[in-house]
Amino acid sequence: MPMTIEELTQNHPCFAQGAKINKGRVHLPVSPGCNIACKFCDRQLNGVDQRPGVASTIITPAEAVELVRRAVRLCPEIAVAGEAGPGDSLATPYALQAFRLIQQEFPHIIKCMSTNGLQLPAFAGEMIALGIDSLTVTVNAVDPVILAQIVEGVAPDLLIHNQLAGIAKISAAGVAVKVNTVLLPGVNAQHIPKIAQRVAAAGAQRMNIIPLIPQHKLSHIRAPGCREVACAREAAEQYLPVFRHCQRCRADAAGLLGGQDFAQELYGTHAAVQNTFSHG
Ligand code: CLF
Ligand code: SF4
Repeated sequence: MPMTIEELTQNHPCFAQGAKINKGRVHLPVSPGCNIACKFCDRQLNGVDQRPGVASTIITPAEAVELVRRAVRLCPEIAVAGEAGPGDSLATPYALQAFRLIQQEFPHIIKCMSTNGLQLPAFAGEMIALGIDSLTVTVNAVDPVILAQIVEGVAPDLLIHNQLAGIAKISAAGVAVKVNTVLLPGVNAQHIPKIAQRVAAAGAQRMNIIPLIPQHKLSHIRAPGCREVACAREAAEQYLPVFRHCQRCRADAAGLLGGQDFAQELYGTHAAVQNTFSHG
């Protein structure tokens, strides 16, 4: 049985209502490729940038299991194994393979996947069968005209259809779904309530609004200010609870949100940070 939302609220730092610094997550950068080409996405392999879409290296599913072994030894508070890039978790088979291995050895660790949702209807059954506990789907618009300004590698109406159908399928099986939305001023800022309404109706239980870090083909769009982010969160909150302590993690982040970080020990990444863009 997947964890209930109440259990996740206690044990999963990204589903908690307030900041949860006593539970940690280890990200497993097993997914090298993507299938939708978001215009703000600049995937990189390096040890410096502190943002989603970046990892110091890609690891194999077998290496991911070894990584979890080392992570729980270093940081016993690790409660979640997350798959969040640097590409999309369902564009290549490695994320599902890694979770199958982790489920065998660490059945009590929460298996959390992030995806853009394009392949969600196709893989939802497999994900439910292997025992996934929580899912994040990044939904940046539910209007194809708006989404066309954000992605260029997929038909917007197909992506929206698959995201909503996938969220409905996974939610119906009792798996908690969180939606991440990158807030782009002048593009989807006024559209946030509509996104919240549609994803909540599909079954999503949490929303996370992430300020854009302008880069790549959308480097001309400014980052939203604190007030804009707060307004967007309040608007979304009419429809579902909103998570407010996102750290815009790297794809190989490890440790406690806002607390001790073990990425350097596990992956050899540098402590120096360079804030650039957000994937979620
Ligand atoms: Fe990782 Fe994402 Fe799972 Fe959390 S992160 S896969 S849901 S375990 Fe969390 Fe990091 Fe924000 Fe992601 S703070 S970027 S929302
Ligand atoms: Fe793919 Fe995520 Fe980058 Fe979009 S932001 S192109 S879904 S890796």
